[in-house]
Amino acid sequence: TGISIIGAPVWLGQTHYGTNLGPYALRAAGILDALTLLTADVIDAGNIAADTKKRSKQRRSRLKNLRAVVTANEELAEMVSLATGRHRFPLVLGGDHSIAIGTLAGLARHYHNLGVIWYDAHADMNTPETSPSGNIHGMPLAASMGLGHPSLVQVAGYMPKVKPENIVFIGIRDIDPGERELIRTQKIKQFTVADINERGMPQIIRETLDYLLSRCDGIHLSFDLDGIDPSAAPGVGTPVPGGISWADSLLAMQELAHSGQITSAEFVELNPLLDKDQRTTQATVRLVSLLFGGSAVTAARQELPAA
Ligand code: DIR
Ligand code: MN
Ligand code: MN
Ligand code: MN
Repeated sequence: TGISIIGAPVWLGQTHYGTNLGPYALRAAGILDALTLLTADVIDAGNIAADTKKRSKQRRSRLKNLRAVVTANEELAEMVSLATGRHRFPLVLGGDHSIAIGTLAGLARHYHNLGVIWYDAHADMNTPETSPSGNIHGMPLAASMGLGHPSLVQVAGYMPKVKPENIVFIGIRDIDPGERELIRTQKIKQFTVADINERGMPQIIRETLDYLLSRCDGIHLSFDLDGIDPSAAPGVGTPVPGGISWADSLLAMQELAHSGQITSAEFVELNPLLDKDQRTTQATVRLVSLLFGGSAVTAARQELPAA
């Protein structure tokens, strides 16, 4: 089955202009060619049409830019659903992590027990009540579980999209009190960086898949670049030290590719304006290549600095 690339140039789920440039940076860095070398059937479906350039003023809401984020996600849900319905692999390029609301909404139309691997420094499980920032990129998982602002929860016209027992966190280390409570009460599975260091990334991925495959009919990878240690992926708006190493991140993609179980993916929070020497853009292209079976050697070649 082929890959459909969908760009979601959204930045209004957080406060740093630039994540909207992610899809453009990744295309300019050759993500299409890299994937076409690995699997012939790659389509660039383009970007969501929603115009999210203007901040929306909504005084009555604590949530920043609620209307613009909802509009973008409604659009994204349709594009993701269309690709999934055609039995293609939706590969969504963000955009900040608020776009996971639309991705998961589009996917959940087709999967009844969607598994979600949330590779991130953050849990993104805040609600308007627990959010310290009002930034919607800290809320997509809660919204997808049916918790939070009705406009977010109801994207694509239904809820919930994801069940707590079908979620696995990898690398979370900056967790707000309300999120911690939700993770505890919903008994959500999580692997910390300490777990990864102790047992090795291949084993963590195998445990993740074992856990999800017992009941899930599809597995989505939601990859927030800030899950990786900022030394390897500096081009993000909310870096958190003590992250997953670059080597472990490569291993994770290889292990997921080897399993053949991932049915959709999104790569989010890349901010080319905060990047150093395009390091994070290049890293994302490499990770995506590995996820689709590229070899570490082929991926490494893409990292050679320009002459
Ligand atoms: C924080 C930061 N938990 C918030 N979240 C981030 O604003 O809700 N998510 N950076 O990626
Ligand atoms: Mn995130
Ligand atoms: Mn069905
Ligand atoms: Mn994050």
